[in-house]
Amino acid sequence: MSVLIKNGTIVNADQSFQADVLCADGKIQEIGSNISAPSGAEIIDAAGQYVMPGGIDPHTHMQLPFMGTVASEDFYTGTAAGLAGGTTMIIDFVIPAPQQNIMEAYHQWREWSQKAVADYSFHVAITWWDETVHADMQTLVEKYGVNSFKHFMAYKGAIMATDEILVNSFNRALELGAICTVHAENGDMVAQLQNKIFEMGITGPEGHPLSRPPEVEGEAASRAISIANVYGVPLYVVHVSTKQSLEAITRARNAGQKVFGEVLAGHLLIDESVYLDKNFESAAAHVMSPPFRAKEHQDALWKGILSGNLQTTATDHACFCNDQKAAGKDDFRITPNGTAGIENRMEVLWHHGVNTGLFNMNEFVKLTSTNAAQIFNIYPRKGTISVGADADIVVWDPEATKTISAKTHHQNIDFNIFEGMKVKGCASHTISAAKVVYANGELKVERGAGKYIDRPAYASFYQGLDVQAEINKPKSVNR
Ligand code: DUC
Ligand code: ZN
Ligand code: ZN
Repeated sequence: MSVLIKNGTIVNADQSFQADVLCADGKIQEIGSNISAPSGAEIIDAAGQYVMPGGIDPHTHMQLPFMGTVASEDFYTGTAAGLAGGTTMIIDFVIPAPQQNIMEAYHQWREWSQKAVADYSFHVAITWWDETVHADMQTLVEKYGVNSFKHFMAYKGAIMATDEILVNSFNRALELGAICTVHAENGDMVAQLQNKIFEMGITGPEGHPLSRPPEVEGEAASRAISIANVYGVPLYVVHVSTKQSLEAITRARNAGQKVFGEVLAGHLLIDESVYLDKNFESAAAHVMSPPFRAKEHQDALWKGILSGNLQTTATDHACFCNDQKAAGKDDFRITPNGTAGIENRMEVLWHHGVNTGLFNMNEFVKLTSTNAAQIFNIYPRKGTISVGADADIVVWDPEATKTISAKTHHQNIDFNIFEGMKVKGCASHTISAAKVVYANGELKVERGAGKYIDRPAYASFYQGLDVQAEINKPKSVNR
């Protein structure tokens, strides 16, 4: 069975052109004019529409066990919701509990993800350290196609990586040709501020952003960047939400350091006033870390995109329903942290980025797909409409409109942080592995059809890094 997309405009990161696209056996087989349909082919007439690489969300947490509960969205519902919004691949996170064998955690997540309906891969978090972790990182890179390790600099007493862990892990990643990623918040400061604010009598969701001010993120981002610089390891800072951390990234990049920045659709569009909502359910539904920020940070983040200092967009999709958020009714410190967004990331970025003229369609493709594929080393298998690439495609109708709502979304959560937002430009069809899995509002997914995607280790990142050469040079002292 094949799929022929006719009469559309292909939009890649580098160019746009009119052509038909023939997909079969999981891959893009042919791109050209007037391709004739093989017998039995499903034909999509994409006249007036854009044919783009399927979105890659490099930051999701399906089925995450976290803060005493488990995220309501699993790999089946979550990848299906992604397809409904044009996202055809996720990179999720294996997060071992402290002292848990990381291979055991990895295999646990692989088992949970068997039901995915779209392709997926995993970053693996380093939450503790000993010789087994050192050895398992090699196994993950060489045998299981993991090329990125995550470090939570927050969540003290749980999954927080201390500086000692960062130093050990960053060094090991460098040896293995892997990239390091960080959730940049100073966990010691967060814990101290949380207690202080709670003891002042601020117990509701409004205490959440107060306990995580922008400087807490800026300090951690700067520290991670400095450590990465000393060892010469590339660094990817997830969910950059403040101008402080963006400035740290920008400074490092200007100095030639290999640092990347990710921004969440939510942080671009939602501000901290949500935590002052009198309705507890609504305020608690926005509790995520880092929190939503004052508007000046949103302006800085859009500029970070335009200047190229932020390269990817993600969601940090971590769903907790109202009854789960209720755990924090009298204590914001124990509210499960997380918000949804995988289904809406592409349409809100299109609406607020392309329709407003901030960036063009090709830049949209870079921000939603190609840059993630390149940074995480799966390009050109993913992130491009090219012959031989995986047939993961979104057909985008720039004229379609919708009003985002929890009542109509496919995400398994009873709240939508973009509730009521009207957007113009949406996925009309999504193709995953050469099959039409979403068409005009209807999902046609097959449980377990998603594949695990190996991501090879990097080699070229490490050539010519002066800092590393300096460290390796034998030193002698003449007295
Ligand atoms: N932040 C969240 O809000 N949820 C999951 C993990 C994280 O870092
Ligand atoms: Zn995080
Ligand atoms: Zn996250």
